[in-house]
Amino acid sequence: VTGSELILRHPSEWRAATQHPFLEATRDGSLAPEAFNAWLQQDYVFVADLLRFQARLLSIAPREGQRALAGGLAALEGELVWFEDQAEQLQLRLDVNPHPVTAAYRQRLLSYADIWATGITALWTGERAYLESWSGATPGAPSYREFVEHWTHPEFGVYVRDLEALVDAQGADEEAFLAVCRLEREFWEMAWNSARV
Ligand code: MP5
Repeated sequence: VTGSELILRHPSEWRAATQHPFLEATRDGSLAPEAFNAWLQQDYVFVADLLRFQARLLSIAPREGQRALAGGLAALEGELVWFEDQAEQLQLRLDVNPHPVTAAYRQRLLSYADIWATGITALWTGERAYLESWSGATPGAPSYREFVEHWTHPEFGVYVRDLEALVDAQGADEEAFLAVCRLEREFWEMAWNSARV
């Protein structure tokens, strides 16, 4: 099964992963700063985890997967620097504990790191979800616009398509797709709800 077939087969799970009041509020500017800050702090932890996961996945990638994964790995390190700059501007600490949702996502990714079909499906699902999620928030309220642009940039779209080609060549893992859809949904919920505690 291909990646796009999985999206068509599970429309409600995919919608739950990629549409959320958090994103609506990022678009119209009504988002509580506390929610945005919580998202940023936890996403930094997530990206740091993703880098380690992707390094492991690269180590078992078939030859044709090495370019996309190695390029993506370097981009992830650059993304951590970008998060660090953003956090400094907002005077936010980044040495936070992982929220249980972030920790669950980490555990899930690490459990997928030794099987190519599973790992590449999980990686692609999360990246494609971010592309679609943030595309729904364009152009974004001024204070959040840079974030919207970060995950809607044409270059990022090319990367996601490259990952999808690898998924399609291998055959997607449906269970990994559904697990990541659920975690993406929970990640938005976590950030959204943190403004209310
Ligand atoms: C991504 C992310 C996309 N930053 N956070 C979550 C919860 N899911 C997916 O990864 P990247 O490396 O930032 O494009």
